[in-house]
Amino acid sequence: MKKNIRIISIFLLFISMSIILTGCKKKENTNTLNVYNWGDYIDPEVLTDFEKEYNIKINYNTFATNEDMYIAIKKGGTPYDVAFPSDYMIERMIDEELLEPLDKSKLTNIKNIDEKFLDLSFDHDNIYSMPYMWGTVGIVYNTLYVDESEVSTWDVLWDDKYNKEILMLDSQRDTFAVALLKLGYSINTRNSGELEEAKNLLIEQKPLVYAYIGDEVKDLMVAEEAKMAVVWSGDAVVIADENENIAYSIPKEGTNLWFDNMVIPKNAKNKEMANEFLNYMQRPDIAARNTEYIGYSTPNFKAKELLPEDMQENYIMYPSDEEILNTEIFGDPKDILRVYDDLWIELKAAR
Ligand code: N2P
Repeated sequence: MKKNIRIISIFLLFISMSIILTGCKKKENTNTLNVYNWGDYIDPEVLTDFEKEYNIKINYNTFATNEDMYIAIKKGGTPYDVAFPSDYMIERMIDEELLEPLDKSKLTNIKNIDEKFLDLSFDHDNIYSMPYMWGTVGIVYNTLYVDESEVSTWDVLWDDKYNKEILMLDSQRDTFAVALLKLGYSINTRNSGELEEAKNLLIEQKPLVYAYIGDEVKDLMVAEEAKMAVVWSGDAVVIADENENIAYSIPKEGTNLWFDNMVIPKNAKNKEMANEFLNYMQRPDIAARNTEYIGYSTPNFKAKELLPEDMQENYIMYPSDEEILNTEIFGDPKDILRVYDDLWIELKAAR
């Protein structure tokens, strides 16, 4: 009898332990939101406020390029609930069925987005992506050393008087785009001969390049360690804010107009909260705080109205329609992806 009671109590203990354990596990899944964003791309207090408001813990990680983000999501090591890819990468992730359709019933703040940022080529009807920020690619330069007329063309990046004074973006699409524009080709060319030419041009430029970098460009340009840099417009805003000698130019050959949107990967564990997060990020007060903090341009017209006047009128953040007439949106290179990767590796390895 005693033995039976012992067996029964061990059995009950086992059952209750497993209930507790599965309970904990479930709680862990629904009480954490895994967010994957670019470096320097959010006001950190916006995250802590979301944690408080929604009683959830955010596990926040950053990446430096679309390509890094794509590999991480594709491998699926960390099941991210929210990520922030750009246009062409969203197109690829949709094609490869890596994204979850958004729950539009939760995304009421989409009404605050200017319609020119909705229904774009990479995601018609915004089935998979909610706009976050947008911008251009251009040259940020120090007016003490570089004349405005020089930066009216991408050619300046090949001027050998700027030996080791030029910073380039450590991002394959952006860097190839600059060379393609200088050559007069489309930044979406599918012609491998044109891409090869662009690579040769970039190899020729390499001795003038101080470094291929990402977020560090801001410190280097503010400290006047380089005379010019190819940047995403928001970084130029931050640099110009901290150094009065800094200006920004979109060269006459045109440029890339880019859009970073928020998406929910298919293997996300907390899709409900992910949708809440996307919506929260486009609440006008929250979108304005992020914009003010990071210096990038918000597609949220309600948020824009809340920005300090000098930001609303900033020529780098909000170029006129005319200034962005000569721009192209990146499409996914699809079948020539390998060509891009190989040429990029060749360029980085060249001396
Ligand atoms: C922020 C990076 C901005 C991404 N550090 C531009 N697409």
